[in-house]
Amino acid sequence: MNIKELIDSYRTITILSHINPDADAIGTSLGIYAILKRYGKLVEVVNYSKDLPKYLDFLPNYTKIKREMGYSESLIIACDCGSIDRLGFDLEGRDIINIDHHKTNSLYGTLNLVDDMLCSASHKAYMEFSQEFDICRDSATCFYTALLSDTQHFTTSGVTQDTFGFAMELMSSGADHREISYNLTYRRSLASVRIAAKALNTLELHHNAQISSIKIDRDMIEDTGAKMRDMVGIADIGRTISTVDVAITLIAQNGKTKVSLRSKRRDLSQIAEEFGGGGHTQACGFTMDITNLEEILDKILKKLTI
Ligand SMILES: [Mn+2]
Repeated sequence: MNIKELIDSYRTITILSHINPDADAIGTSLGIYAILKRYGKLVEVVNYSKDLPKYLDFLPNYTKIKREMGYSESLIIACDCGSIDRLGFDLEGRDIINIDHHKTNSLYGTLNLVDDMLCSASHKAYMEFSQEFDICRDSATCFYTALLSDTQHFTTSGVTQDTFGFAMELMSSGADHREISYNLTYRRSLASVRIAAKALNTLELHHNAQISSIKIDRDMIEDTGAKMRDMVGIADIGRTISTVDVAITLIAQNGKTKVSLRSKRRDLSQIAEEFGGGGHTQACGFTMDITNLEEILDKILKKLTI
């Protein structure tokens, strides 16, 4: 069955995306939501996380995102999510359309539409949906936001001519580049800047300054009131240093530690998988059950410098 037949065979549809969603997860979800609403489907958009990134509130239908699933027998459309457990719900026995671009995607869907050469999940969603459905202005706005965010404003190494071609098609469909850029650039939370300042104070360089590390502990999070959504961009900072190829960021989180890895050239996705996580070649991560940040950093540095 192709995507349209699968959608037509269901009365209700639930769109999901990964926990701690970024702009690609939310933008791809809401972009598909707008398409299916217009097509006349009964559709809901759900994310398991308590705190959504507030700067995305300019996206059409942002306020429709719920924390609970209302439909119990709907078709699931999973967006930007490499593994089924990162969706947060029990989806045993459900049909799933898996739309993603993570290299480590475990192909958990009934229909797996996964292309790790694409810069955003929204690009894959657009390629699949635009063949069968109308792309309206609302949808183009959401897909463009997702693209601009995941390419870090067209600066990541995966950007190609096709990426710009996709951006152009979205602008033709009504996406307002200036408005979206403004929202992604000038609407940061104060907590996100305060936590970044504290995080940068912990910056260390290792292995001839080719590796950087940042450690965010519980006190820093409490002092600034930062939520996970406020710390998304911090992982990218170390990599901007000229000598650094790999940037490690550790964030204390409810008795566990969230680890983000970034690189300029190296494929780190294998290392993330060895630690039980996943992601892209140059942006990936995992969670560890220990809270001693020094100990974790040591373990990762050992893996990286073998
Ligand atoms: Mn993505």
